[in-house]
Amino acid sequence: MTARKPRYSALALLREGLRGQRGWTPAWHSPEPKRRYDAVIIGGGGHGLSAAYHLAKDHGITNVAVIEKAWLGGGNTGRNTTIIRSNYFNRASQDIYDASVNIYEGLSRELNYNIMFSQRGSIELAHSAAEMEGLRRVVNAMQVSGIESSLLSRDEVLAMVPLLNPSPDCRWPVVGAAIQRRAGVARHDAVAWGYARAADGMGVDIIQSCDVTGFRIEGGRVKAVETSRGVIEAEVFGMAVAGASPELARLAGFQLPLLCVTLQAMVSEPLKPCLHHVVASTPNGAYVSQSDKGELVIGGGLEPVPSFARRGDLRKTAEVIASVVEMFPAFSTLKLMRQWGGTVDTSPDNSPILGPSPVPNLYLNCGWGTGGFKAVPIGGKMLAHLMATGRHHRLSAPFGLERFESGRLIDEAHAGVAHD
Ligand code: FAD
Ligand code: PYC
Repeated sequence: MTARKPRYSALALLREGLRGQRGWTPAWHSPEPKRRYDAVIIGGGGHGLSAAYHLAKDHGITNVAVIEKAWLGGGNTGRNTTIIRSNYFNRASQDIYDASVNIYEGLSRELNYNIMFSQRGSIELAHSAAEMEGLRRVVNAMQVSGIESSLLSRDEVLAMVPLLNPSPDCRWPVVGAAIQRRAGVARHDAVAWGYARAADGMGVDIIQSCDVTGFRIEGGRVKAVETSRGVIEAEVFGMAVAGASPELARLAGFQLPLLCVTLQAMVSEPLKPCLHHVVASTPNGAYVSQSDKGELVIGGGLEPVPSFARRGDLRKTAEVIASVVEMFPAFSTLKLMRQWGGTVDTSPDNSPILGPSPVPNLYLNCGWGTGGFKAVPIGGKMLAHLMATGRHHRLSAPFGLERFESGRLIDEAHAGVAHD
């Protein structure tokens, strides 16, 4: 068997560098927006791009534009800490998030793009008997639904994560944990880029640096969006703009029950492999995993005050670091390399909003708050289904906006770290 010739040899790479990278084939085109499409999706994050992909793949609708005000994945999709799991309490949440994990498992193959999904397991710590009881409830609920999850004793956790502080007298003593072994992390940019490339390959126009600034509504329906690059008409519109959802809704003439808050994260200098699992403490909100580059990816709960500032408050940074260092004393000598924030859109019951908006041909995918990266594959598929058929998919039906009138809330306040 002869070895396959690499597509880019070392010499070719050097030549590309010296010539200003003129020989690369772009992964997607950058077309001028057309005046009219069958469908327009506002927001080029994971959910918008996944929706465009599914409109083309599942429904054969390819005359589609994704309109992104900045660059693909530059919002929360490229700012998140990439945890993918389905350990939720309510059946509706378990169904939709587990369907997403199922898609993630085959996504690299489906998109022919390596999203580096690493199913290393996610461990949620309990620091008291009462917290252990809370985890038991969630694990029981998941097992009843047939979703893999189990409890770990204190000794089992300490054996799996030897760097955890074993002292029973520290502020966050380890009493036990819950583990979902199928959970893990993936490369966030690759998820956005993979969907973008696949959608582009099926004829979708991906239009970056194009800000939607208004809606033209005629006869009670959206006729067009006004953008920084002209007016664009379509039959049907979808919006997946995360922290900009309340503002876009206001431009379309309705309100959404969402609060925009900064969620921050940070990474340490790189280390040799020392932490296999994702480890999270719901009670103190801190969580940590180790990236493929060796950096510790660290985050915590929401900022105390609603804001659109994508940097985060230093007090919160200090609070998160204090918790991480108390749980992992060995990390106390590490240097922090970078810190950043994203604007997330939190709903009153910590569950997303998927469904029709008050304007008939405008559909919503928003309110994922601190936990929507794990839902990118299914969230996009649901938005595409709504836009193509005008009806809910079985999985999205419980998440409609009308639940805030009917009172059928899907309370996931305790669905894991950063969700409270
Ligand atoms: P985004 O990726 O934010 O995309 C929305 C896009 O809309 C943006 O690119 C924006 O520029 C564009 N846009 C906005 N307004 C307009 C306009 N007027 N015109 C055109 N375009 C517009 N989730 C998890 O599941 N696991 C995690 O570990 C996790 N960690 C997180 C850590 C942090 C620090 C943050 C901030 C979030 C985290 N999340 C996590 C949440 C997750 O990132 C989001 O729920 C998810 O990325 C939302 O995806 P999206 O496509 O809806 O939004
Ligand atoms: O949804 O798992 C999650 C998460 C962790 C940190 C932020 N969101």
